[in-house]
Amino acid sequence: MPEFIEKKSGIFSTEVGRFAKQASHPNVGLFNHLKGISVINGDLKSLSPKVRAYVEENVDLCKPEKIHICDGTEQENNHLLNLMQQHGTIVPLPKYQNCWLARTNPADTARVESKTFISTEKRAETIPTTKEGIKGTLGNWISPRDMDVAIKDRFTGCMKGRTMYIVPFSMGPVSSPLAKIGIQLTDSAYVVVSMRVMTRMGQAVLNKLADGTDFVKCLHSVGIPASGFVEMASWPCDPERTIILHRPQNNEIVSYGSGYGGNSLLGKKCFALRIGSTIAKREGWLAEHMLILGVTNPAGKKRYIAAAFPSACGKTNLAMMTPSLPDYKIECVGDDIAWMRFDNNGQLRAINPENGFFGVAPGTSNSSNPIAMKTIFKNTIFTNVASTSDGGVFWEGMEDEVDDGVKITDWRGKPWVKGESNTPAAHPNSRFCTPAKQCPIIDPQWEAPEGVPISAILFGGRRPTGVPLVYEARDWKHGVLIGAGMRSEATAAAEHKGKVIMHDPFAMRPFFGYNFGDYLEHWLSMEKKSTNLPKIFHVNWFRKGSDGKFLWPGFGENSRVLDWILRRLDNEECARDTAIGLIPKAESLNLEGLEGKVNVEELFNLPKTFWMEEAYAIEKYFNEQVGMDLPLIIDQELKKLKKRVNDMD
Ligand code: GTP
Ligand code: SPV
Ligand code: MN
Repeated sequence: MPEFIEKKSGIFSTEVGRFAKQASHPNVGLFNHLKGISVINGDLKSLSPKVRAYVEENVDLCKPEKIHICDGTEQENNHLLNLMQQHGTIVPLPKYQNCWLARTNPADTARVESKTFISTEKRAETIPTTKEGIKGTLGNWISPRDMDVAIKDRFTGCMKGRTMYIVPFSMGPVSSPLAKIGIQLTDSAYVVVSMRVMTRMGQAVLNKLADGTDFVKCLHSVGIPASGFVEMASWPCDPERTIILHRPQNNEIVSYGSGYGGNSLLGKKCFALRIGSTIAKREGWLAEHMLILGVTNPAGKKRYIAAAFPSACGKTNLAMMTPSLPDYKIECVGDDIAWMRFDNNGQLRAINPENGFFGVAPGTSNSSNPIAMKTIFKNTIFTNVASTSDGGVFWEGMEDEVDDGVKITDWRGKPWVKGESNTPAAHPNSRFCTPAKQCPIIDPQWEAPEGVPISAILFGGRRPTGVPLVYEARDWKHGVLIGAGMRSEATAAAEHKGKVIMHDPFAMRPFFGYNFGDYLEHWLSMEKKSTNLPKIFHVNWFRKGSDGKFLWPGFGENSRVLDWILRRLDNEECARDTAIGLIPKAESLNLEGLEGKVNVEELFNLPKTFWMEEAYAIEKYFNEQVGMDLPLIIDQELKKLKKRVNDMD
C-alpha cells in the first residue's frame, strides 16, 4: 500500500468502501454484473435504479477492476491528486497553492473534430444534405449500428485493471430549474478532478437523482491501444482509435481514446453544447458557445451581454476584461457556454452551465488579462504549459513575469531557453482549469437559478481583413444571418492547421448537435417569443493594417466597443446605416485617453470588393453545405445583403 494512504489515519484502507483496497465491500456480489468488483468508495445501494442500471451495463462492457462512486469531497480530491502524482500524471507546483501541472501525451492535446460524431436514424437529422460531391463540414454522422460497433470494438474490457469512476455532475447550479444532470463513467482520475472544477460534482447531485430524475449518460475511457502497448503510462490514451460519439435521442455520449479537454470533460462541449442543443431544440431554448458578462456604465446602469466567438478567439478575455474606459465595470458570469431561454415576460435569460474556466494559457498575462492571472494561481490544474525551476508555470506571454535566472522546462519536459528555443514553451492549446468562484470579478448573480437577463448578443471572429471593429444587425433576422455567416481564422483548439479562414457559424460548427438548417429555423423561431429581443452585433478585434499589425489594441480597450453597444441599447443615435449593418457614426466611438493612434478610418473601412466576395463566399457555403435545409428567410436575408453591397458606392 502506498505510503500516503497509510499516513492518512487509515480512512482509505480500514473504512469499508472508502478507497478500500480489498474486495471486501459488502456490496460486492449484490448484483450479478458487479460480482468480483471492489467498490472502493461509495455505496452502490444508494444509487437510483436508473443510475445503477447504467453503471451495471457499462461495468459489464468495460470490466474495470474497481468502482469509485465520486462524492466530490476534498478528501476524495486529495486522494486522487496523490494517486496521479504517484503515476506521474501530475506534478505539484509548489510556487502556488494547490496547483498542479499535467503533461499529456503529445498526441493528445486538442479536440478531435474529425473523430466526433452524432448518431441518428437518418443522416439528415444530424447534418444538412450537401451538394453532390461536396464533403460536409457541419458535423459528422454515424448510423446507430456503426456507433454500436464502434463502442463494442473499443470498450470491451477497456478498463481491465483500472478503476471506473462514477462522476455525478450538474450543468448549472444544482437548484436551478435550468440545470441538467449527467453521470460520467470514466477511467481517468485527471478527468474526475477536472470535472470537480468544471461542474458541480458529487453527493448533492446523487441526492437529486434519488427520485428517479433523468440524466445524460456519459461514458468515457482513455482507452488501451489495440497493440496493448501504452507508450506513456502517465497519460494513457489511444489516439489512433479516438472517437467521440453522441446519441441525442438517448441523451447519450460515448468518448474513447483521449483524456484531454472537450474530448474527455464530457459536461462541456459534448453535453452542454451538442446534446444540450438538441434538448434545447426540443424544449424551446438555446445552448450556445457564448461567454456571459455583466457591464455597468458610469451612470450605474447594468446590462448583461452574451457573445459567441470561435475557440481561442477571445471569450475568456472579454468575459474577464478590465475596462480601460473610466467608471465602467465588467463582471463575469461565464466564459464559454450559455444556456438561454425566454422567460414568461419575454426576457431572454442565461445561465452559465459550468462551474470553472478551462481557459487558453498562452497569451494570458498581467497586461492582457490581469483578472485571469488573479484567478488561476490556486486550486488549478494546468495542462501542457511550461514549468519553471522555482515551481511555477510559464507560457508565451509571461516573458516579463518570470524571475531572471529561473530555468524553464517546456510542455514536453525538455529544457527551454527564452530567445533561443525555436519551439513554443507551452502548447498553443495548453489550458488552466480553475474554479469560477475564484474570479475576483465573478458576477454576484452568476449562480442565480433563473439566470441573468441578456440585452445584447455579439458574434465575432478573427478577421484580418475587411470586417469592421463593430457593426449592428438591422433586426433579428439579419442578426441570424450574421451568426450563420460567421467566419474566422482556424485556431489551435482543434486539429486544423494554419491560418485559413474557416466558416464557423455561431461559433458552433464543431458543436452542433443537429442539422444546422434546423438550428437556423430554431433561432429564427425565437423572434416570436418576445417583443423585447436582444440586439445583435458583430465584433472583430483582429483586423490588421497594411503593416500586418492589429489595427485595434483589443483587450481592455474593447470596453470602448461595449460602451457604444450599450448606447445603442439605450437607442442613442450614434450609428449610421451601411450595406452590412449599422456602424458607429463618425466620432461616436469613445476614443478618449486611448494610448497610441488608432486608424479609425481603416478600422471601419468597408471595401466593396471584399464584401462582394464575402457575400459570395457565404452564398457558396450555404449552397454547398446547407442546400435545401437553408431556411428561406436566411436566403432572403442574404439576397438583401448582396443587393445592398452591390449598391455600395
Ligand atoms: P476557447 O476557450 O478555446 O473557447 O477560447 P476563447 O474564445 O475563450 O479565447 P481566449 O479568451 O482564451 O483568447 C484566445 C487568444 O486570443 C489569446 O491568445 C488571447 O491573448 C487572444 N485575444 C483575446 N482577446 C483579444 C483581443 O482583444 N485582441 C487581440 N489581439 N487578441 C486577443
Ligand atoms: C474550445 O475549444 O472551444 C474549448 C476547449 O473551450 S475544449 O473544452 O477542449 O473544447
Ligand atoms: Mn470554447
